[in-house]
Amino acid sequence: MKKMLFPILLSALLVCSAIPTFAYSQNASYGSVPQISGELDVDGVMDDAYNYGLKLKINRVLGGELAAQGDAYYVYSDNYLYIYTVVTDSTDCHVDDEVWNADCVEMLFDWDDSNSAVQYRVNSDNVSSGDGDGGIRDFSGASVRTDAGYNVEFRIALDGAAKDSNIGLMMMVTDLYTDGSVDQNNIMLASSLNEGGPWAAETYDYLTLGDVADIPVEVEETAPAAEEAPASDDTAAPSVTAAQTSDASLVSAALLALSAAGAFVFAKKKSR
Ligand SMILES: [Ca+2]
Ligand SMILES: [Ca+2]
Repeated sequence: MKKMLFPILLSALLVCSAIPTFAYSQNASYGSVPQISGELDVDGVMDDAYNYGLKLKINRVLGGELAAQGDAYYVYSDNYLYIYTVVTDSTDCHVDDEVWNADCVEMLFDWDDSNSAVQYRVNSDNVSSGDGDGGIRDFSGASVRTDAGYNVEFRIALDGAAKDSNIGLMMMVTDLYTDGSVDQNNIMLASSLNEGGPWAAETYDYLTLGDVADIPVEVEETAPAAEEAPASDDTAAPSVTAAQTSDASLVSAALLALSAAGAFVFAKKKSR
C-alpha cells in the first residue's frame, strides 16, 4: 500500500506543478476578493456586504492633477463580480449624450490574460455602456449623486470564473471639468506597475477570487434567517422547559427517594 502511495503523491505533485500560473509575469494580485452568498441590488446604493470586500484606491493620475478619485470595493457571488465605487469629484460636468463625455467610472477587464481589454462604464447621469473586442458580458450599472461627487455600482457576469480565478483589471475615474473649455483628468487604479493607460492590458494587475466573506450579520439574504430566528426560539423554548422539567423531575425523584428512605429509617426506628 505504501509503495503505491508514493507514486500517487508524486503524480499529484507533477499535475499540480503542471497547472499554469497566471501569465502576468510582471504583474501582481490586487488582493483576494471575498465571496458573498446571494446577489445584491444594482441600484447605486452601497450594500453592507461591500464593507467586507476588497478595497482599492483609484488615485493614480494619468496627466493633469488629482482633483477627483475613487474608493472601489469588490465582492463576488456564484455568478457575478460586484464593484462599488465612491467617487469624490467636485466638478459636476456633462458635455453630451455620450456616456464617457460626462464624469464617469470605467472598468477594463482582461478576462483571459490575452492582453485584450473589454470596457464597461457608468457615468454620473446613471447611463452605462460597454465596448471591447472580447465581447461584452452580461452587466448592469447604476450611479447616484452625493454631496462629494457620485457613487457607482457595477455587476458583471463571471461566466464561470470561480474561486482562485485571476481577472486582469484596470479602473479609471474620468473627471470632466470646465476651465474656459471642457477638459478632463483620468485617474487610474493604483497597481503594482503604476504605469500604462487604460487600454494597456499588459500592465494590468489582477483580482483573485477568494474565500467566503467573513460577514457577521447578514446583509441582504439574512432577512429570511432573521425570520427563522423566532422559529428556533420556539424550538429552543420547549427544550429549555423540558430540561427544567427534567431537572425538576430528578429533584422530585430525589426528594421522594430521600423521603422514602427517611420513612424507612423512621419505620425501622419505630419498629425497635
Ligand atoms: Ca446596491
Ligand atoms: Ca468632474
